[in-house]
Amino acid sequence: MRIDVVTIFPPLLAGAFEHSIIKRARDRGVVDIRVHDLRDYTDDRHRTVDDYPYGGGAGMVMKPEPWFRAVESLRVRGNPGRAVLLTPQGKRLEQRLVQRLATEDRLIVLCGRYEGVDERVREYLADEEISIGDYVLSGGEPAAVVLVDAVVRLQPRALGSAESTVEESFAEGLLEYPQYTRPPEFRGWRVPDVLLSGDHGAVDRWRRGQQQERTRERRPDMLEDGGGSSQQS
Ligand code: 97T
Repeated sequence: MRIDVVTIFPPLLAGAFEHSIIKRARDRGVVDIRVHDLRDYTDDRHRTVDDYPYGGGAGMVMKPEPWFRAVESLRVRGNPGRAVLLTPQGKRLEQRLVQRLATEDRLIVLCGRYEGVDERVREYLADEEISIGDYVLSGGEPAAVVLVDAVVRLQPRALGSAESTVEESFAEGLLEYPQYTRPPEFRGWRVPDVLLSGDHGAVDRWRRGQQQERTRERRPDMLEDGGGSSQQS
């Protein structure tokens, strides 16, 4: 899979993709991630990416031309990829949407900034608008890191064998069970006896029970009967 990210802060993103699972996936050739500076697609001496809003008001608006130039030069015929604009007004990112994006051969991720992007970018350039949640960011860059991480770890061969099972439970629609490692007692807090029992059947049943209880307590919206399913898309 190829992922192009367009931003006015390339260093903010470059570092985020050089560690851990994303780094390994890149090293293995599972994903080709490239970060582009929007200013490289301007044509004036000052590399201008924003301008005053028509109609007045506070703040600046990102100009359309650099975005169109960037995406049109990154798109290749036959494999245009999906251009995704990160914005608070987009469709909320959840695992089902991540799964769908992960099947794309090519993604072009556009990081707008907080003040806003000319409407023609969302209307005529972006194929899709995505938000990572209901909070305000200074720009799309942190959202791009979230999106890319979630998509890359679903690529075949991105994860090691130990990590691949960890993914399953959220996709199954339940929260994870509690995890413990040594020591068996720390500051008087003991690891549940069942985990030390060596009875694998009992351990499985306990974990299932914990997953259900936790999900019911903390995320009833994830359960069928909890109302307001967040797994729809
Ligand atoms: O708050 C934002 C500002 C710019 C671009 C994206 C966002 C955002 O995306 N998901 C949540 C907020």
